[in-house]
Amino acid sequence: MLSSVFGPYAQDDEFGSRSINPMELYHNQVTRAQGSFSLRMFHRSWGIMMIQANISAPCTVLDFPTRDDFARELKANQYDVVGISSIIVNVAKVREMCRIIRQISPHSVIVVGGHVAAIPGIETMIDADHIVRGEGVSWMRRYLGEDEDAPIRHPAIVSGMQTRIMGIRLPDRKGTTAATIIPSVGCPMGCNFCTTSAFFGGKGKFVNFFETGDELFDVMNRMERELKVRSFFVMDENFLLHRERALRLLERMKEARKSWTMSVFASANAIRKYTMQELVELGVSWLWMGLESPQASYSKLGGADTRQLTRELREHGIRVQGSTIIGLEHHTPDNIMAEIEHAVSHDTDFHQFMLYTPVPGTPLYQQMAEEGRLLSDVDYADVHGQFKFNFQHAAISRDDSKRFLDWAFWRDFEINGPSLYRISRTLLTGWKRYKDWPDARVRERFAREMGRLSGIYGSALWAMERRFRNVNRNVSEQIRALRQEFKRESGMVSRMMPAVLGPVLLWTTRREEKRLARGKTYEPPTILERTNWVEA
Ligand code: B12
Ligand code: SF4
Repeated sequence: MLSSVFGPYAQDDEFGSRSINPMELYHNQVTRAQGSFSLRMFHRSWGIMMIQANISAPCTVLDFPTRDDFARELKANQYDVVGISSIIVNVAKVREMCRIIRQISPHSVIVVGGHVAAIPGIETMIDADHIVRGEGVSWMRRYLGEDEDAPIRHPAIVSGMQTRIMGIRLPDRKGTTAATIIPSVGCPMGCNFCTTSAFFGGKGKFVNFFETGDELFDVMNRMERELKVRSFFVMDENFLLHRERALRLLERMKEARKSWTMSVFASANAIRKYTMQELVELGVSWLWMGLESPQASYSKLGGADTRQLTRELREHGIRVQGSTIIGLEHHTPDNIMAEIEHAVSHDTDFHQFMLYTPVPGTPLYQQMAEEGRLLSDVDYADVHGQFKFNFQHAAISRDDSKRFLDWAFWRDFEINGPSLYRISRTLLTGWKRYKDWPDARVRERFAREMGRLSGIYGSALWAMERRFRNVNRNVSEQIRALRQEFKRESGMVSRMMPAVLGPVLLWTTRREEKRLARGKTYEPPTILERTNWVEA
């Protein structure tokens, strides 16, 4: 069995769950200040899905169990090996799960993998037989006596589930949500704070699951068939850095006339290696880019003018998600506000803010430990960059780190409006630019999104315009102008939709605000999947 750590997650408890740390990517670290406009969804635990798909032993993946679910499954079946996947914040849950396994299934071998393995002294904190650092597919194949160099088989992964926005849960219909593709793990840029880079070898290193554009094309083609999708969430820390692979993929897409959409992560220096046309033809429609700080000297920024780059990308219909670090070494109470204003002035579609955080395993952690600046009394459950510093900063106190972080999220929302408004603006800009483009793949992609969404966006804008009046009247008027533009550019049905759907969304938005004010939180469903299984 391979299991993720147990829930519930969005609550404060003795196992390290924290209400500010829900199992929701956007609501946790991107749109958390956006209230009922926050984009909420869950993502499966892809690491264990990847391992399961690449071993021939009978295997159960148990995702998001409760403690009772986990215990029940251990009682129901005799597992030779129980693997637990965890990140650092959840170490106390791993300890508890090891205890439960020893009690219920003493013959099972316990294997613990994922980022939690980077904690110094982890061996003495949990009762496991093996603690696996780095890539897990090859480890598990080796451990089970299988061929560790066999080609990687990519599991069919629906990128998100139970999406919710403005108080409405969107239906999980086959083909409507992107497929996740994981071309590699790690990143060779080796930024000092970066835990994913460090975990898979650090500077200059990474692990490629699919080396070439041809291999990637084949995987995406298979996912298109199996999941009926044409959009892909590419989970690679720096997808565009591997230019040869990306351009070969583009060649194959052109040959096969694939009008695919891709959401990717990339650093500014990697994006700069492409023309806007190449990015658009590749189907890049959403891009997660580290902005860090104008004073930062990270080589991934390559001296790029990130504001100009963001503007340019959005003019081509590419939604940008910026990521800014709060509490870098040069930050002080005097300059941090200006840095946050600078970040906000990028007017990205989404903006993630994170505290500068020395995480075990990274060069930054090593440096802070050597300088004696790590705070020894911070629980690992609170070391995730969305709460308070876990180190002694030269100029900013722990409590102030939280204040500045919270303020950054709020400021971005107040000045730029709900992300839902911003992405609809970028989509419309892209559609207007590319609706008559000579490459039919590109035309089709924009028309597809516009056709499907224009009525929905128009209705959401109708409700947003009204709800945002109290926050920022200026933004509310911009939303109104965009709504009218949508009306002009949409077909008859979509043009009529806001009159009906708009008031409904306004009502669901208000209802959601009340629920949130009462402390409502959301939890992912428990999922159990078996492979190579023969019932006894
Ligand atoms: C998807 C994701 C999520 C999903 C949750 C998915 C889930 N079901 O748990 C969401 C969005 C909810 C999420 C939330 C959070 N996340 Co997150 N998340 C990711 C992300 C983007 C992708 C993970 C992934 O699938 N990678 C691809 C797979 C293939 O890699 P992998 O998981 O590392 O697995 C490989 C190995 O680690 C190993 N392995 C993994 N498990 C096991 C188990 C066994 C038995 C073995 C042998 C091996 C093994 O083998 C796998 C294949 O090589 C990563 C960033 C990244 N690029 O990895 C961050 C990341 C894992 N998250 C991180 C953090 C900090 C968080 C949050 C605290 C939010 C925050 N403040 O940043 C919350 C925590 C929520 C909670 N309550 O637990 C950090 C972890 C830092 C650390 N060192 O612990 C990461 C690395 C991001 C970062 N760079 O900071 N996250
Ligand atoms: S470029 Fe991004 S993914 Fe790569 S090491 Fe730096 S922070 Fe990590």
